[in-house]
Amino acid sequence: MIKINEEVLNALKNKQGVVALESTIISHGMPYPENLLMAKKVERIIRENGCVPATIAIIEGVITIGLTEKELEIIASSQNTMKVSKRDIAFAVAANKNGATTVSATMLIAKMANIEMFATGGIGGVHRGAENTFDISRDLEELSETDITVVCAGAKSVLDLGLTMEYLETQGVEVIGYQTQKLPAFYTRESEFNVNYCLETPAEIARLIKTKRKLQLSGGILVTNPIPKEYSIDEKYIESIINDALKEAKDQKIVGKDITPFLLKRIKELTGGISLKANLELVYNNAMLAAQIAKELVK
Ligand code: PSU
Ligand code: MN
Repeated sequence: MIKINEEVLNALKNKQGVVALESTIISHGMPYPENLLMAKKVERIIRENGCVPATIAIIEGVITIGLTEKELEIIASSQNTMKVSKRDIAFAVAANKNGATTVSATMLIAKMANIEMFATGGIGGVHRGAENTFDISRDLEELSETDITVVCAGAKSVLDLGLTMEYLETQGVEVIGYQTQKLPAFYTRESEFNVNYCLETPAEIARLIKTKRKLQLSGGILVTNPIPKEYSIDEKYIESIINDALKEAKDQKIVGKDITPFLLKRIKELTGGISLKANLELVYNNAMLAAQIAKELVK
């Protein structure tokens, strides 16, 4: 049921850094063909930084760790790829489906292969209005349970960032800011919220990870890495776009697992593609940092 590609296996055996990558960002987060170019470039950046990438997905029912180019193409272009969170894994495998894994499912699968680092764009969190809808991403629960460090650019303000921070505190997940005291908000470098700890170098972050593991404190660590300045989007502008997209989602009664992909798509359309460019650049930035940390971890 599980296949790990040889390059990843060798890297793990030889103590070379490995960085896991999710695939929902490819299938449900970006349009084709930009998504495929992104997936390949992220892998290239990880290699250029001395590590091995492991993009994770379910291919015809097989949990696959380290996709081939052909498998990347399937996930990027196929119309009926499932969005797979933890609750969907067993079904996708049992029914021989193609599935793209979210942050939560990717963490869980990476852990099965003993991979410690993971890079993505943004994580799921507590949705605005969650006090009524109960819409809290499985990503947060997985961060509380699974010993993986996730590098992201914060979370989009389609979510309630304050409640997301509170939830992570309850779950015992430390939120690290890479060279920032402020929680990044995906398209913008800062939000009004503080991270828990600001660390300045990949080596310092690796030291924190090693310390948490030595103390046998279970659970993930969230490293938030602000989008590079030159690609960040004006806060007021993106906030108004996000509000429009949220209103449309409400009017169209979009709920559950469909809401995040719907919002990502609408934000891209409403910004005329500016948000996609920002999204691509922040992912590359996160891949580089994750590889730098992974290299320190195996030292
Ligand atoms: N946020 C983004 N881009 C994404 C996602 C979130 O900015 O592509 C994807 C990730 O795969 C994440 C998932 O794990 O959406 C969260 O979905 P939900 O909100 O349904 O838990
Ligand atoms: Mn949800």
